[in-house]
Amino acid sequence: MPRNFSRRDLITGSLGLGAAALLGGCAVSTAGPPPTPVSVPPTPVLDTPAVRAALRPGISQVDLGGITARTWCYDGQVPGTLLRANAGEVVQVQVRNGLPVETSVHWHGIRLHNAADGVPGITQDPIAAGADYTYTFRAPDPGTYFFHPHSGVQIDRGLYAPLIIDDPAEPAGYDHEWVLVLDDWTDGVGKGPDDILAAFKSEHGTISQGMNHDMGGMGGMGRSPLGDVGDITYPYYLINGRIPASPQTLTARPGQRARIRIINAAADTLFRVALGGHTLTVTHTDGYPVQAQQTKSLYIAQGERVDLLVTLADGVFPLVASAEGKQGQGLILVRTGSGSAPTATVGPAELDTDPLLLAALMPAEGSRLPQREPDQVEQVTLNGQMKPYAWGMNGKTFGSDTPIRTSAGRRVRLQMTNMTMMAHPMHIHGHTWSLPGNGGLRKDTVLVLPMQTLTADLEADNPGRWAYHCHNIYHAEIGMMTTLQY
Ligand SMILES: [Cu+2]
Repeated sequence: MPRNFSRRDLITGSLGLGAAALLGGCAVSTAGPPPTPVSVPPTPVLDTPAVRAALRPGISQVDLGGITARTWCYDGQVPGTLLRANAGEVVQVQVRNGLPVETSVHWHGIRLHNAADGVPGITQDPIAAGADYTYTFRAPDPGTYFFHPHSGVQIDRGLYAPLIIDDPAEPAGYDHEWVLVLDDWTDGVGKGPDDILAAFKSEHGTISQGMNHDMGGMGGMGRSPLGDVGDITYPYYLINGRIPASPQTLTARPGQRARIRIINAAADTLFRVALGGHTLTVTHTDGYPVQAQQTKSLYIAQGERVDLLVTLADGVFPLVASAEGKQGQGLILVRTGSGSAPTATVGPAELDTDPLLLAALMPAEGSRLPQREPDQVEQVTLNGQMKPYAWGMNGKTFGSDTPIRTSAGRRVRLQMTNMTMMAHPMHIHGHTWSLPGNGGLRKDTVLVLPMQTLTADLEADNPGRWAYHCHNIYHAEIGMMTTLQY
């Protein structure tokens, strides 16, 4: 495997010769002379925008439910205003950056053209403090999405909002639609996200190359059957910007059906979700329809989305998002009748059932990629450990990584092997994977469990430079990111 030793390699010693080499190294694309760099393709000709919106990132004092926090958010609220369009429509969002620092907006999960993907250093220059920037893109696929900055650890403040793409042909089949955004919260009430990141960076960790069984650094955290799932203890966990002591209440009538769209916008927290007294029917994940699956509870990792259908019983019910492996939970109430509200620490029995992993779902008919053998297979290792804090892919941190190269029209198979004792929600931009292990389930964010090898295919039908990274924002910022380029 040809290598270019950068100055950074020599300093950190992260030569990437361990895990990746043992597994056969990076596949075909690294052979031969280095390919010419891929540039961001020009913006395609787009229809007149059907949806126009303004977005104002700025500093605000927000009420989290009796607790106020001075934070960074969109248009003075957490979450930001829901943005909605029909599938195929062109969306135009004018951003005026009111933050004291540069920012960007990434439209998470949308199969948009590369120049609108919102990743500074890869698809655009950052939006300077005080500057304006306009994103214009077509949103081709219906589903539940969200948007957030791709700048530093800004997502760990209040900078996120839901993005719903409707299919006008889809029969409604429900009486209520509720959008729930989950978050882990410290900004303005605890340590700031930049300080948390700085503390991690001060450990000057290098990536351990082999299997890493280090369980250090998890002091005070509970255990999860999934292994380590989070690094940081947060003061609060929120649903729709509210702490559990002052939850939002959703109202309906008994027997009505609710479509519940859940987005995990947290930086470092995987949630276990259940609705007391109810069975959930999972209908979609990451925007795409699945074979309806009933469950009492489910896991949702950072960057994942899930749509549920629930037929509501009579009474007052807690919908709980428990911070997996941590202490605390987010709460929202569903009220269809009389009764006193449950307390902030309510623990419905459904939480203790075996939660569904979204990557274990099966795709609905019609949602699969056409079946095809891969043209290219890439081995991707996930590396790192808690102590000292260091995370990477293929033995490298972002900046000294080797981008994955392909060419338009190819079917690319990524074989992700998690060499760490932590679960990582891996996210691909501009594409939605097909998971052959699950009949071709479509996902753009998939939780790769400790020591698991997970195979994810994609069709290279959207050229450009696409970020591919862990959606634990601290892992990504420390270096657990690379790109797919063609
Ligand atoms: Cu990670």
